[in-house]
Amino acid sequence: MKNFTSVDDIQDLAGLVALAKAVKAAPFANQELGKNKTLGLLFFNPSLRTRLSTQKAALNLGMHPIVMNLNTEGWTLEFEDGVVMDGTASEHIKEAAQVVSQYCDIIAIRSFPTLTDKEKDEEEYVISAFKKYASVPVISLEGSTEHPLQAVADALTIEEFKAKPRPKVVLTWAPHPKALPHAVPNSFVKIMKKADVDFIITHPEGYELNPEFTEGVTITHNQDEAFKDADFIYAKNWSSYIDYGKITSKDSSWTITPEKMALTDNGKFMHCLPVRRNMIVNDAVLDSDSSIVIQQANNRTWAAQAIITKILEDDGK
Ligand code: AN0
Ligand code: CP
Repeated sequence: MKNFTSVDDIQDLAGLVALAKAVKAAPFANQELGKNKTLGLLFFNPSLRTRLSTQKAALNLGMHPIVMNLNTEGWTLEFEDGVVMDGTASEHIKEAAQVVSQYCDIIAIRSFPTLTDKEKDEEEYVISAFKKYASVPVISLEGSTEHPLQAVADALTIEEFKAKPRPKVVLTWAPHPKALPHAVPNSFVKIMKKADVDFIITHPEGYELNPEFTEGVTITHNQDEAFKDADFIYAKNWSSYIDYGKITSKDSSWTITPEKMALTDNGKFMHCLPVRRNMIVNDAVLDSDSSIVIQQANNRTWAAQAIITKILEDDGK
């Protein structure tokens, strides 16, 4: 594996999930692999899970992680080519990416979308620029259109908790007060398409995701119908894609309640976290045994460790 910036970079999902299970069972078995190597984590946005679990994964592999909050502590970067830099940006990504490549063996980046400039977001202009100018492998810690490390943790969690060979998995929209990105649902859709599951998406009208991601997936606007006999409920808010970055509904009838969970087949509740209680999901669900969000967050370490292992083993090939 050269870079990991999309679920599309996964050649063999079953093999990757098996590797994640193996590193979970023996976290320190491969400490020579990362010896004397450095993982650089660059954050343009906040994080709890991604920041800590990816560092932990690196440490488990004997690697040294170094972390920087680029948006608050670094120079403002310019991403356009050929511009006169007479504005706020002090440094061009061309130099920045080459310089960081000399300090790090892998560069990992978190960069959320603008949610105002669809074209720029879809180009993944930050992560793409790092890929273009860096001389080492690049990992996405959530870009503007995908969150692939989250998706690997999600696939591992479903694999661990499934009670039947082909479980029914539902991705449901839920309300939120702020406009959120599409990266988590997009990557979840992509990985569920590769997994051995019955997959269905439910959301209010107007919340269609980019059809390039959802092509071939059953979509319904009837949440209750979708929940029937489900084994996993994966809740997530996202802003409108059609009315790009806008909140067109905060309909509280889409909040996940115990009554809705009762429609499922003893279904498990999943969310990538951070989650807003009693907006996305009621306390009674999140605090119940059906919630596996904490175990899901634990799997972020093993997903990251599996990906870093693949990159180091292939030496970025
Ligand atoms: C982000 C999002 O929805 O993409 C990060 C989730 C991992 N969530 C928030 O900003 C609340
Ligand atoms: N799920 C996730 O990526 O969480 P953080 O934003 O806290 O990293």
